[in-house]
Formats: sequence, C-alpha cells, structure tokens
Amino acid sequence: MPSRTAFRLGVTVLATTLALSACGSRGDNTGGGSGQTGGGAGNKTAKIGVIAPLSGDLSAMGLGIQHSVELAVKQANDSGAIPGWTLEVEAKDDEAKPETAKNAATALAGDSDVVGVVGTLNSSTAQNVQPVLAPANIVMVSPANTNPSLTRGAEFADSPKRTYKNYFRTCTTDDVQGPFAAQYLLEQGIKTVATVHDKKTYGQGLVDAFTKEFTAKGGTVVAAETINPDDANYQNVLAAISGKKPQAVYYGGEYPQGGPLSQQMKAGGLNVPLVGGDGLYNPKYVELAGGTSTGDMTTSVGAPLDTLAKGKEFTDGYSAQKYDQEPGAYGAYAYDAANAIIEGLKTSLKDAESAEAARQATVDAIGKVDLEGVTGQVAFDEYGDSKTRILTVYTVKDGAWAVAKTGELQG
Ligand code: ABU
Repeated sequence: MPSRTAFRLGVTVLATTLALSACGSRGDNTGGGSGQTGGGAGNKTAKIGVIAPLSGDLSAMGLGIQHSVELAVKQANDSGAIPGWTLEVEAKDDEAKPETAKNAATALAGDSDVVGVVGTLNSSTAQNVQPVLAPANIVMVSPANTNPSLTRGAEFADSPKRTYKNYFRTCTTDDVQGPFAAQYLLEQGIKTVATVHDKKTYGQGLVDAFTKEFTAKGGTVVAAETINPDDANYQNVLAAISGKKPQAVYYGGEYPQGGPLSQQMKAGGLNVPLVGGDGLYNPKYVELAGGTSTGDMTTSVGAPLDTLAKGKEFTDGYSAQKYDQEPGAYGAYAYDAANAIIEGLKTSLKDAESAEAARQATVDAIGKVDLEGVTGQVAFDEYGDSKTRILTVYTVKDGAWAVAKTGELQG
C-alpha cells in the first residue's frame, strides 16, 4: 500500500472537494457526480458509473475506488482508446447502505449514456444493485465484493449457479480468503479462536468460511459471537469471549468496528491478536485500534502493489492526479475493473449508435476479456469470478500494516 502521506490532504480540502462534487461539476476528481476525465476522444459520450461509499466511515475505501476508475478513464480518453467516443465517470455515493445503493443503481440505469458500472464495495449493497442493473443489461464489475453467493448463488459450495450474467468481479472471494486465514493461523500454532461478526453479508460469510476450514483442519472455535455495527461499545461480547481464553479473535467485518473492537479487547485484558479479512486492510484500522494493535493480522486480496509488475506505474499515475484519498485495498482492483469495461467497450461501441444500444454487447465482451492488469490477469470464469486468487496476510508492525505472507490457498 502506498504511504499515507503521499495522498493525504487536509480535512478542509476534502470537505471542499466533496462540496464541489455535490454540484456534479465536470472534469473534477472528487467524490460523486459526473465528470469527463482526460482529453476526450470523440463526440459521442459513454459513461462508466461508480457505486461505492463516498461519504461516511467507509469512504476511505470508496473514494479510492472512485478515483482509480477516474484514472483509468482519463488514460483511455487521453490515448483515444475508443475512436469517436469520450468516456465519463458518473459516481454515486451508496453510503454503504443497501437501500441507497439500490437508488444509485436505479439512477444509473435510467441514464442512457451509462454502459457499465464499477462497484460496489460492500457485498450487502451489491445484493440490491444486481437486480436493478441486470434487467437494464448494464455490466457490473466489482473490485471488492467478496461474498461467494454474488456470483454462484446461495448454494455456492454444493450447487453453484450463476446468479447474474452481467455481474463480474476482479477480487477473489471469501470461500478462498477465510480458509487462507485459517491455514495461516494454524501454521502459526494458533489452534483456538473466538469468532465475531457484524451480521452483514460479508462479515457473516467470511466467518462461516473461516470456521469451516479452521475446524476441519483441527482448530477449535471456543466462542462465536456477533456485534451490532451501529454500536461503539463491545464489552458484552468481550465478556462472553474472554473467559474462553482464545489464542486469537477472528473478526468478520470492516475497520470502523474492527479497530475499536481490537482496542477494547486489549484494554479489557484480552491480549491476543484480532484477525480479519480485507475489510480491515486500511490504515484507519491501525488508527482506530491504537498502539495495542501490534500483532493484529488481516488477509487482503492480491499481492502487495509494490511487488506487482504494473504496481509502480499505477501508483505513480494515481499520485500524479493528486486525488484526495489513497487508492486503498481496492484501488488497483477498481482500476482493473474499469479497464476490463474499457476493453469491452472497444468492441461494443465500435459500430454503436448510442451507449444504451451497446449495453448487452458490453456484457458479452467483458466475459471474454483477458488482459494483464495491475493486480495480475484480469479474466473471468464461468460464474463471473476472477481467475486470480492470490491473497496476502498483513500484520500490524510499527503502527502500520506490514506484509507477512503472500500466496494461494492450499488444498
Ligand atoms: N470484501 C470486504 C468488504 C466488502 C464486502 O462487503 O464484500
């Protein structure tokens, strides 16, 4: 992950840019609204929508998604990637709420210039967006949804069935991520854990996947608890866990709750690592968890950017735009998602009269995309899942996330 300081501007600047974005100004690089980015390659317009949390406590991740799409679109326009067409980004703030996400999808589906959408961040919001974009034949490529049911249905383990033909994702899934974490903890000699999740689609699914592998390989779950994500105090849950003396707490959820949970664990005397998934992988986790978070762990999708062939090119390009937020865990995945759509548009817009007329052809084209992206190979299997399934374990060291191990799930 690039350094925090490289992308950080003051709160005043962020507030100002968010206010500007609410006006939907063109050519901006802020949270929300419509914007032409880059030189403009032609006189017909096609829009790539973004649906992500652009405000609220997950905006550190959501804005990284938006800006990474803006970067891909700018580069496509500057290079004249699609002759006769200029691409624009139409970003919608879903506030990490399923109902708001549904409204965002409805607005994008009603805009005849929209030909594809990058998003969402949350699996719970994706569940509301999929049924809106599918009948409109708008391709949806998520950089961050990791719940397996979104591509393979509720019976994904025993009887996978593709849910929506217009839905794809560039990240891997929690039925890979949870077991990867379970194997890593067992390798480290951690044989007893307590689990906690936030009752959301992602958190619950991740804990389920972790638990299945951890117990199958000889580990024991000594307590299984849940929190309410709107709560700030987790003492009741911690009281239920502490007496069971777990060697670690495995948390399914995101950093706004995971950070304080870690802080309260340690303050209450439960001095064991909190371990979680990609929803924790943000510098804000360490800020919220505080100085006692050293040794906490998370898995996140993909290999560290600075180890990837195109990682530096991406971070240099992103830094040059002076966006108000770093790319975060999903920036490179959003950039690859946008470029997958752009690759499809090279075929679908070629002889199209309008963006709307090219929607179905875009869905068809993206299923065949196979390109070398920042995160690795960008190509999709028969369910719309990424063919790239690499994960990395990070641990908190010296006040920041540090790489512990990169690899693929074994067995
Ligand atoms: N993948 C972690 C956060 C997003 C989600 O809900 O899937």
